[in-house]
Amino acid sequence: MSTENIITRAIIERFSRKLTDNLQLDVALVGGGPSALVAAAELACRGYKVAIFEKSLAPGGGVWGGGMLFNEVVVQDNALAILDDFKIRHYPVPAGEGYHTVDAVEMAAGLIFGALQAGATVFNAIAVEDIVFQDGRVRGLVINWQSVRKLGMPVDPLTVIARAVVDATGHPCEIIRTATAKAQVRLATETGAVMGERPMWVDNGEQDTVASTAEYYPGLYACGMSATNVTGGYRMGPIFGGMLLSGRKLAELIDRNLRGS
Ligand code: 48F
Repeated sequence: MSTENIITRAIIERFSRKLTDNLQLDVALVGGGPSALVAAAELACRGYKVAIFEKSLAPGGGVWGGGMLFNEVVVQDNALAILDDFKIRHYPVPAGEGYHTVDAVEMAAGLIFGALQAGATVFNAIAVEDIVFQDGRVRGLVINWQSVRKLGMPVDPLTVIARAVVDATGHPCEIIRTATAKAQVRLATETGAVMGERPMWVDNGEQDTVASTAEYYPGLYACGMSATNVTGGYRMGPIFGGMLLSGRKLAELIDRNLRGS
């Protein structure tokens, strides 16, 4: 066989195996931002079969660009243990107050590497365009290449089944919105619907993100900025402690629920 064929066959066979191995998951996360990457690593460490579907070429979501493309982010004292678990370095802000800076590229790369090393699988360039909804429960994802969607090609998607589906799509909370629009589900929020994000208020936003990390409909969870959006929390900008803690809370919640089911 030619070298060209060996390389091509290796990639096709390995990727096909990776995809077929992940058609039936414990946890399917939509979006590979910081909250999802922390949750994926924790859940994989606890022995669950976990995959992230990320529409961009690079997972990491809003981490890479720091604040206004200055590629540094801020993390509070109470989330440093998570950075330490991922071996991501942090530096105290000279003025104190319990804030630390982290190189945004190191944080994105470190979280991605940590999730993979823990045993989670990441599918990049794949978008989630719909949910599998059966018998009053969210049961999986409908996936397609992001490039197919961008070009508007009339190509049917494929599906993945999961015991828990997580909307980690950030500000748009796309999957929860799909569930309310297409399956007309009533969410576990004050209004039963997506309440929408409020303007910037850093301290409250950070608390809202963690407090809002929850199961909003049987089988359907939200974490990170998506959760903040669902409950009408405040935005917080380039401070990431809440995202990391949201990922950890989500992992604990799903672990508890799946063990009980
Ligand atoms: O927004 P994002 O980074 O998620 P997060 O964990 O973190 C939010 C922060 O980055 C930042 C912030 C912090 O203070 O406010 O915004 O909530 O990442 C969301 C990821 O989801 C992907 C998107 O490309 C991004 O990488 N995504 C969105 N919709 C889809 C998707 C979709 N339909 N299918 C697959 N991936």
